[in-house]
Amino acid sequence: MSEDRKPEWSDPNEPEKFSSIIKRGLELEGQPVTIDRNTVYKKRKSMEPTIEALVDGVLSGNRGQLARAITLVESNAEQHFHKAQELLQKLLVHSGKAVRIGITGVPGAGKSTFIEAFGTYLCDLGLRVAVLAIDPSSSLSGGSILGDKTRMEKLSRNPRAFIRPSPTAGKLGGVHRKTREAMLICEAAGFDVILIETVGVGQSEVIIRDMVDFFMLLVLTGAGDELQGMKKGIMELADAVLVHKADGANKEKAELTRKEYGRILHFLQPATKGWSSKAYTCSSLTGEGIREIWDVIRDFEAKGKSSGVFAERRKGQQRDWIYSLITDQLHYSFFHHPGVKSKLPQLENEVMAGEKTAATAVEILFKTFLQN
Ligand SMILES: Nc1nc2c(ncn2[C@@H]2O[C@H](COP(=O)(O)OP(=O)(O)OP(=O)(O)O)[C@@H](O)[C@H]2O)c(=O)[nH]1
Ligand SMILES: [Mg+2]
Repeated sequence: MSEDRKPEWSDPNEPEKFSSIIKRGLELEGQPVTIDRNTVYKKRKSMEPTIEALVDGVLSGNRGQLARAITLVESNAEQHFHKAQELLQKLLVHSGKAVRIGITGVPGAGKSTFIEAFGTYLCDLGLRVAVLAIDPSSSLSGGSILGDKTRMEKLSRNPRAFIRPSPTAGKLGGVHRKTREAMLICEAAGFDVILIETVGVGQSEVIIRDMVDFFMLLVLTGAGDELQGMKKGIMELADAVLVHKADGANKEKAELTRKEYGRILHFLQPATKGWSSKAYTCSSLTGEGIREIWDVIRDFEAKGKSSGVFAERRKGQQRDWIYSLITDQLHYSFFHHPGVKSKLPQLENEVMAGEKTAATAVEILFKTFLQN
């Protein structure tokens, strides 16, 4: 390719592929090229993939179509919502075959580094791995997407892996709806393992627990304070606690910490019926303990499948899913109701000025909402 014909941009993953190259504008015999806005608009519209194309693409494991399908369910544009649901409806029967694993821990616990090591190990076993993230702070901080891309550099280049950064919340439901739907699409695309990362601060770990089969908590040594400060609640959700960064000078301490967590887990309600959650040590730098945790998950899956607990949990999660969608939908319909929208600012002012109680204002709004 001569210098003046070089593309301005090309997809680093598929540099040779024509469709991933943005070419310089054509100059026809020195004539300036005029662009008819209507033509461009029509062209763009017709370039939007059809549902059938997306379904076929996802089912055949086409990464471009997979990414497009996820973009569609993540879209905050209203016209995409129904199209996305139609797509999901078609893919639903093909989903459900992966092992769904949730990974949480405080910032800096090493979740992304662990996923890089663990995901690479799984790919080497011949499995296909999809990584999704829920970042509760992403709408505020702009997310840790860049950081994660560099931390999962090796995995992101692995042809068996697919990494999708955190979606941002929008009016048609929060990040959890989008993450769950992205997970279903990845399953339809044939991924064997889904890893979902979230920072363990607040609600997101509860949301993830409700989407996954196996949930693990990454902790660090120096547990004394951490153990006391840690909410018992989050430990009760965990099927395994991993004392991470068990390497170098930290190895012995990690073993002590593991024992301490083990003792606590022993006294807690099991997170999964019939399974006793234990603590393990692991290092993503040396790879020690990575295999063991996969063995634990395989054991968990085998036991849960033969006892029926695995299927029972998934059924329950599907049922709960209806309720979280109802909440999303109600929220959306209410705040987009024209009557509510027009009355809300005035009522808000009156409540702030102490002229009306909040309950009265809400009553007025609901009357308006329910009238038509
Ligand atoms: N010694 C050692 N350091 C590690 C290990 N895993 C991660 N680290 C380091 O810990 C730091 C944080 O790792 P991340 O993977 O970004 O942690 P995270 O939990 O994903 O952090 P957030 O995404 O910000 O919540 C990095 O500097 C890593 O190099 C490990 O196994 N051993
Ligand atoms: Mg991270």
